Amino acid sequence: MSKTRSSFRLPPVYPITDTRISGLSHAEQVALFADGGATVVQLRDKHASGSQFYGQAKAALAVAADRGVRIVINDRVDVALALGGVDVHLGQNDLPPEAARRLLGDDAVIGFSTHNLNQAIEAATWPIDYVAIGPVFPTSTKENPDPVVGLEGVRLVRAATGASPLVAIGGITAANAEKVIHAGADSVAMISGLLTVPGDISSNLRNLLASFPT
Ligand code: 3NM
Repeated sequence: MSKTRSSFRLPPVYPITDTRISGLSHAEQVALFADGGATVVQLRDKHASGSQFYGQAKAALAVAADRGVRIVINDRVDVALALGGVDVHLGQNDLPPEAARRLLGDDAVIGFSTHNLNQAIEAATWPIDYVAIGPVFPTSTKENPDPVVGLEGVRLVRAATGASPLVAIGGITAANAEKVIHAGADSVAMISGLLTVPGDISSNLRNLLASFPT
């Protein structure tokens, strides 16, 4: 695990965009999450072409820069490099973190998805800034998700990776987020739990953040 970037602190709630679920552009979602108190937002788009994602991410980055929000690009190191000044979140089938680190340099935050204890233990030794473990609960947001790890999986990863920054993801909602944090996650990453709940997205995030005083 890298030294945590000096200006990066994992927020207790880590919002991730989804244009299909929300019906909103990445920039619109970043604005709503920023209104709700987000300090970090991950842009995730499994369907856009490189040029579409780049264009949308650029617009989202402009909104984020105005609001002091840090942008993390899911999967696409090329898009992150082209944008400049953003971070990346990589999956098991993306560019390996050490290669991404060589390309992005020491200042970029790099997060990495893992789906079982062994993957998480190995990842904690890599030049990354946080490990994500999931899915914690069943999710219909991700195509072909790995088997759920449950709260016990979060506890085991926490115990095995010491104080490494840990994000939990998958099926997390306002109703179960506290249990996930108590199981040892530093942060809960959420898509549908923020984007599909009734009411407005900003207030949902603000209320959830308020339940995790820092
Ligand atoms: N990654 P929701 S689960 C993007 O297991 C993603 O690594 C997962 O969406 C993993 O909050 C997942 O709507 C989907 O369940 C998260």
